Amino acid sequence: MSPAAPVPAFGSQDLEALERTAVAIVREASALARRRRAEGVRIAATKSAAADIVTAADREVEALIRVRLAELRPGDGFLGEESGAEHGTTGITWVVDPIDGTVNYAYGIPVYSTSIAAVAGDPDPQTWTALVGAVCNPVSGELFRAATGRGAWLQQDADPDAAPLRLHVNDEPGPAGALVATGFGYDPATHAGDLARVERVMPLARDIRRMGSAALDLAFVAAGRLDAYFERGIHPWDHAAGALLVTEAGGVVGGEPGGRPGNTMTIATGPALFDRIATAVQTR
Ligand code: LIP
Repeated sequence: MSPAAPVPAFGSQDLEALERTAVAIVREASALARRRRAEGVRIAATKSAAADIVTAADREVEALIRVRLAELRPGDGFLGEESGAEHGTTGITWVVDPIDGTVNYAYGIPVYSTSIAAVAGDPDPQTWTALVGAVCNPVSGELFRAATGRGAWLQQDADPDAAPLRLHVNDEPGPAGALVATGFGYDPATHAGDLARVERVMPLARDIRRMGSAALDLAFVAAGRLDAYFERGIHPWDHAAGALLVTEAGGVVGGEPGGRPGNTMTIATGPALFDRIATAVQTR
């Protein structure tokens, strides 16, 4: 794994403050997404392919997040799925997916999330240092959060009195094999390759899950609800927060052999399983 950019001098109080900001914004933003869902979804446009849709809510939620960040974190940079990148002056960049699982959102499948992470260094997953991350599914009321060196946690917003639960990845999967999640890109030309990868992973798996939100797939690996997740073709905003959840829960996140998670490949598992999954999904 290529060495991470040195973490600028962030003490635990700084990280705590960053984490509180991420949690407050992800909670408000995902609640707006849920309200708009109830009011009816409007498809605003398609992006890289006919299946790659953006809804009016994706844009509105990202705009809200930018307003809050400008208020609470003036000077920080921004990288968002819908509105692109803006360099900052503080060395911190917020990496945002307003609605991860947009197709689920449009179809009314309650498996979508808002994902927000703060990273140090350039907003490039190959070099950045993740500081804090938060992923919230407003329908289940589950909020997953992590800060570097401070663990990964699950808060049940549906029960504010419930103590946050510390998350741990699974170690070795049971004799039946690993429960593995994956996904398929929007470009049909990539599907045969993606399906061939699934075929190579099947001997290691008890079953496959295709849930439709990379951020939630990664949160579920961190929570031990999945043994592994892998996907080709996802973007920095899909994995920025989720990857930190997995590593802070004792897991391993990587990409192409020896590499970091990225568009070519993203893999997340417990330590015992990583190499076997990485070998199976390696591009042939
Ligand atoms: C989605 C990812 C999912 C992947 C989809 C898409 P979006 O992100 O969360 O894992 O399979 O192709 O990239 O577009 O809903 O933000």
